[in-house]
Amino acid sequence: MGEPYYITTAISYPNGKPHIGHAYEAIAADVIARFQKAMGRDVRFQTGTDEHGLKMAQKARDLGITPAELADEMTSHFIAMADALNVDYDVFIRTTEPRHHASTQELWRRMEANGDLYLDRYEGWYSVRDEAYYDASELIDGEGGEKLSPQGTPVEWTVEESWFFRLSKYQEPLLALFRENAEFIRPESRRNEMIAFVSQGLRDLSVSRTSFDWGVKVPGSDNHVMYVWVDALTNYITGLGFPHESGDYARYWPADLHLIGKDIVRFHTIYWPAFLMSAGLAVPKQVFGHGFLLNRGQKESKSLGNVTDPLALAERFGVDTLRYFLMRDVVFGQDGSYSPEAIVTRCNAELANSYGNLVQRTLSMIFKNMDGELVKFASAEADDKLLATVFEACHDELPREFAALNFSAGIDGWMRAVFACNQYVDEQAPWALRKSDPERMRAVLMTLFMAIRDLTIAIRPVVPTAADKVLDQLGIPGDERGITALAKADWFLARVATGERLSAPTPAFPRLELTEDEA
Ligand code: ME8
Repeated sequence: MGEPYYITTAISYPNGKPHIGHAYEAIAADVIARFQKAMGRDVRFQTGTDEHGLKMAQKARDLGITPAELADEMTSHFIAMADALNVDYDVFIRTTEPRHHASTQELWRRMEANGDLYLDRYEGWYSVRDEAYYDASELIDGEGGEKLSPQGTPVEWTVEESWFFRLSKYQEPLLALFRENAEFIRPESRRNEMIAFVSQGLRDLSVSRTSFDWGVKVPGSDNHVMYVWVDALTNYITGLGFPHESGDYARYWPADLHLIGKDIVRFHTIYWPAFLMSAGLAVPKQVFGHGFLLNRGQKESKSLGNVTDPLALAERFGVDTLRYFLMRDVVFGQDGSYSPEAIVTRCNAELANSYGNLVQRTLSMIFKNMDGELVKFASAEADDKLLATVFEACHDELPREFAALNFSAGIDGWMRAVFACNQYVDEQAPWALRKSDPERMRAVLMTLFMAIRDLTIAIRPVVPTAADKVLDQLGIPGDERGITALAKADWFLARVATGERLSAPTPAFPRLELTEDEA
């Protein structure tokens, strides 16, 4: 078994159906998980839903149902979304599960035993939508002069008895963590924001509520439920069996990566490590705050009427196409925009016309001109050069960029290798060699066969279904589809030796056409 690699997404609020932002995060995490598996790592991938808190309680009240009913219904949509988008998680956690209550209460007891929790009164500006208190100095003025949180959500003045966590005590330890581990918060812009925020000084954090009861009960203080973020963040260790510190927890904690959106970086890089330090547990290795996805440059909202159902998008353009577009078009860490034109233009140019066409015409020629037979060949200089270029892109460049979460750069390197193959086809013109020099034609087609295998394995984490379809057509065994298999010597001779012929190929990526109302 390889080295462990533990990746998590944020757990989503199931107070409505999943939106494109949820789909984006789930897809990115799945690409990372599949990539790390392809690199030989023993991957654990967790996602789930954040079912407690005032936001859930209020939404359920508005709908005239219980919060549990709301959570059950909406969580089923999140699970369906993951399945539909080919998001291959290992654990889907729901914070209403009894094991999660037990785990969170144990974390609480440890923080209390360390002297970090005390009872006091809380007065402050609370945003239900963000489930967060804000300092008066952080508030902004709304259009009608009303107070808004820095995220632009309404805030209310709230007074209640509350447990407090001694966050102020962790200012120095957090700054030391950020200083000593430059990779702890990424991208760099988020890291700078958090350093600036902590440097200003940290106030103790209100971590319980008495005004409602939809949450995890505070041990020994039955009229309090924990602040939803205490319980939400703890999901990452509950899923590993905490408080049992053997087994999965021992193997996978600390997490290699918490993948989250830019709006919740503060919770993950300040509160969460402080809770963990307080409880005497290890902090995660990295938190990455990805950007927001905008619809033609605008935030989606019900009032603008531009909310897109990610499943409708996947159905319309194809799951692999949507996955490719999101990882290729958006610079990871920055905001991105999508539209039908952008998806169609990008995917037709790169997946259908460049990669798809390369595969289709090569396999058709092998099928028609060589009866689908694979043969040993003596390579010419141009063949070796092409294979070296492709190998460099697939074995070195793309994995190096993906490991650093630079997906669009990694795919860019891959695309250049696809272009090199297409240029090679045009220069070698295998169709013209059929009569004049059949041996050379075979060498050219076999070179392309080898190149396509490498290209397909490299891009497989992004477009798993289409890649497997191509690798099936090539006759590459299921256990030889990892990036680690690229460097395997003599794989081609072993493939030739099977004597298995290629069938007539079917296209991996058909061309997409925009409909009139999409244009
Ligand atoms: O924040 N584009 O849940 P959530 C990209 N329950 N990502 C987006 C986005 C957009 N337009 N909108 C939201 C929560 N996200 C908490 C998390 S974790 C212990 C608790 C991202 O359903 C958002 O940044 O509001 C977050 O990472 C995830 O979607 C879930 O958001």
